[in-house]
Amino acid sequence: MKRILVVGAGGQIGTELVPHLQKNYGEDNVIAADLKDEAVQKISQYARCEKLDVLDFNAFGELMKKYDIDAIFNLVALLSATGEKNPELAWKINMGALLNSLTLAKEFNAAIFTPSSIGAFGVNTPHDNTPQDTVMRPDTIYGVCKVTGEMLSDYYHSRFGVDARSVRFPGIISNGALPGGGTTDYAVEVFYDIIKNGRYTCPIPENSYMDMLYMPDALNAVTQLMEADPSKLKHRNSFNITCMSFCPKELFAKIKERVPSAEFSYDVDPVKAAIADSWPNKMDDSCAREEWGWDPKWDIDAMVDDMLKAIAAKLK
Ligand code: AKB
Repeated sequence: MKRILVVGAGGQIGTELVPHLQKNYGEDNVIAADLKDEAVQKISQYARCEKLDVLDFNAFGELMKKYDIDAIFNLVALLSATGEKNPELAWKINMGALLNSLTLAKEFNAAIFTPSSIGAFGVNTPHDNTPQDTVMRPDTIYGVCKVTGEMLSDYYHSRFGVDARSVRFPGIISNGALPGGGTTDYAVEVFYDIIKNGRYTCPIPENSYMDMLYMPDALNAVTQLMEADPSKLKHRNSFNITCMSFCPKELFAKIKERVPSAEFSYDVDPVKAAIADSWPNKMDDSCAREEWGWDPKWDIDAMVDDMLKAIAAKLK
């Protein structure tokens, strides 16, 4: 990867992935693009930034040409909870961004990374030690897009030789930008509310387990997979990765150990609860470990310590 275009660069992942890529590949070699004014304002701090509607194929192609791009990071997505409010829009954006990215990757001989998600699984999937290759019948439009996206990316690889790779991200916990519209967002929101107000009301049932990942591990996963020797990859789209699995009750107990005055209550959102229930409790990520050396570093205790410190500093 020499010239990288990150589309959807102003979101939760992009906000931290762009500096991570700049550090590894050079500031001038990472082009951050987004559509919304607020996001464009945010990414304008970078050496190279562009306003781009990824659904505009010609404009996207012009950028590929202008910067001689050889790797696309496609982070454009409407997440699980927001997707349920407008399924047609979710399909249009999620699949439109992917199809344009894959088509241009083919045209420009570029590599492409598009995150998949635990959302690609559904109620009929084994919930514990969810295998790499198993039943994938998701119950959300977000999940339908993710499964379709995995298949389409593998198709572009086998049919056209496009170097498409992906991971199934669990909930990502981070302290840069807030996530928005996801089911796992509670695990980030709680830190802001506890530090700001001392209390948090959770929309997810207290015993609902989901896989989670701390952002530094997520960033390493992306670059490690994209740099992996292709001859070692038996899978491509997409790898299970995880490093912790907890339910709200367990996370809140960890926070309370450190902030004894913190108060927690529940006001369960039935849509989010059903989504959380349909997703794995804990995935088996052994294929990622074997095929490209996935080796996460952060556990729940280290993550909670770091999040409390980082959010307190941010809100000071
Ligand atoms: C969501 O909750 O929708 C996302 C995801 C797990 O893909 N964070």
